[in-house]
Amino acid sequence: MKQSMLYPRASAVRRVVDLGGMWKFCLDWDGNGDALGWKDGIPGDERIPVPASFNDFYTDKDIREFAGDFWYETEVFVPGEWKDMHIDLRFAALTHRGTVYVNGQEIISHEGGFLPFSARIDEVVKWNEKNLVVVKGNNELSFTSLPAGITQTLKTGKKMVRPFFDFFNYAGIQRPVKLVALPKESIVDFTVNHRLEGTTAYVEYQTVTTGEHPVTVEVYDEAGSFVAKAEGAAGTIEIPQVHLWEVRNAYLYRFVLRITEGDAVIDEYEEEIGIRTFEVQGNRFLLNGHPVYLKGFGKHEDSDIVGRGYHPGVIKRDFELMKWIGANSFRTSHYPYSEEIYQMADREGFLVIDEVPAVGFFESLVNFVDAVSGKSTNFFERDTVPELKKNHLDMVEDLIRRDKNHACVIAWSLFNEPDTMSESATPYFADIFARAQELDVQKRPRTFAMELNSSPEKCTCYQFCDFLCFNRYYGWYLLGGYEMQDAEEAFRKEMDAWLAKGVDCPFVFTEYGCDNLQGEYKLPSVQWSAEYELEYLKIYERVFDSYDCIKGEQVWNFADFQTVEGIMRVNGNKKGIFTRQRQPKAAAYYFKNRWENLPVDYKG
Ligand code: EVA
Repeated sequence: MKQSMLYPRASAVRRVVDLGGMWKFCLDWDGNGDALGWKDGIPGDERIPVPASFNDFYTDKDIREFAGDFWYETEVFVPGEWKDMHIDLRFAALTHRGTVYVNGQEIISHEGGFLPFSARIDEVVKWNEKNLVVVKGNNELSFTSLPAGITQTLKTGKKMVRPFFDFFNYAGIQRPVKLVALPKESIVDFTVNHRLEGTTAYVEYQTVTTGEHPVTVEVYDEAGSFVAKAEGAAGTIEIPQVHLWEVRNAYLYRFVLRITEGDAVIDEYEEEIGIRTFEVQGNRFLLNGHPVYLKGFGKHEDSDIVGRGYHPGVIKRDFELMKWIGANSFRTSHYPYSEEIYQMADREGFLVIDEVPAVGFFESLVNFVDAVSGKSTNFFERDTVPELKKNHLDMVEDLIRRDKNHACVIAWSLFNEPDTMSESATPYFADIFARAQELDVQKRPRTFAMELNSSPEKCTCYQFCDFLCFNRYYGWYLLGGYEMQDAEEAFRKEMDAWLAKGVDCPFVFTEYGCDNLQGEYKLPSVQWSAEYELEYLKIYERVFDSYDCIKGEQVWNFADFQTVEGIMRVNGNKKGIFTRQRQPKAAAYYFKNRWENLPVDYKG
């Protein structure tokens, strides 16, 4: 049976202990931690916080740029009262891969740095005592990792990563680790799908448990009042006079699942779920049958000091800023985010395009420049593709199993800017898209974010999409500076070419934008100034407003973020509408004015 992806929550039966805090930490400079037996205890007494990226704590550049194995250690006390339960160590993420050892025994290895996994430790646990937990992580990039890149060794013997993507390769135990005690017979999976008839909702549900005892599901409203009940591992719950989950006007029911034997509760688990439908109809998005227009951002999990680490304060601030500016959506570019972000999006009524970490599938160290060059790298012709695809399929599966019940998740983005110019991409795409369709009972629309090389003339894969997502930089990477006066015409020409192909689906701009250094003003404008950015955004506004099929604008990026160093980046990517410290730049006021005045059903 597949590992449970349910969020760890305590209940009448389940127990959860957060293991966040200072853990021992060391870098394996020579790659011989295994040989030296570090699984039984790591050397030194260095400590760093968990969760966080390790990269930005230190003043030593070799540590920030470290590529290889890194080790963590802590002690976990497991209460004797839990002897009859299953005990899991649940990692919400370990970037990009790693192995967990408990009391010197290897428990589990996991590939992929943005989705959860659990190490079941029943067999090795010492009850009512401290248990030694050692984690070996690794942050190297390759042609089979998601995200993709390469790892090279410098003449000095030091290793470094060369990402095929434009964000810093932060690593470590970046999300919470929890000790979870579960009953031996437990609920491992729960799935809902919603159907609306007038004012009544029919919630079709399925549960997977590890035993044979009966399952019940109870539903409560936000006031805590009982609404409905169903019995059986699968069934339909009728909710008359349903209070629907709407964009920026959320409503969450509490679903309480129990496995029972007579009056005894064997397992209990609950989830807050918004009831809504979402579909593509022609070139429109329909939420609960009504047209909706997406306004918002491509984002990153990225902030000072903790890097890509889970930071509830930053999450809260980001949602407050998104509300202030009048946004209603975002894309989890370029990887699945922390689960708590989707929980907040559910609560705040944001629409989320949920992305797998399939980024860098275009062999380039400056992909943002090469993306507009017409260049093909025949990425899907390499002999590493079968292993890459296996990892990709695993991550699609884990993503959908983790996020499928979130009302906020309206679509799956299955790649960011892959190389689609060669026919060799199509069988790969066919399998990834088919798998997502098969796994998601809600059949959410699927897409991928296309770079300019994926043009109407050359793209071999757009036909797999239920709606098209464009990352476009007319006026920045091409036709920038004084040439920007030609950008609008080129942009419209491309839109017309897509429509001429007979494509009838919504178009969303998942990226557009230009770098702006905070505080840089210049008349007449120059690239990087606030004035230039405004002229650029006006072009996009005119184009967006004149094509009926364009049903969403998600500017790149919500905030300035860290990248590798280089001549194309000024200590990071500065396309943020907010600074990395989450204060508004000049363009923020432009968007606030536009988005607050666009109706939710704009062009509906
Ligand atoms: C950029 N362009 O150049 C962005 C990247 C992003 O940060 C892209 O999808 O096409 C990428 O990751 O600013």
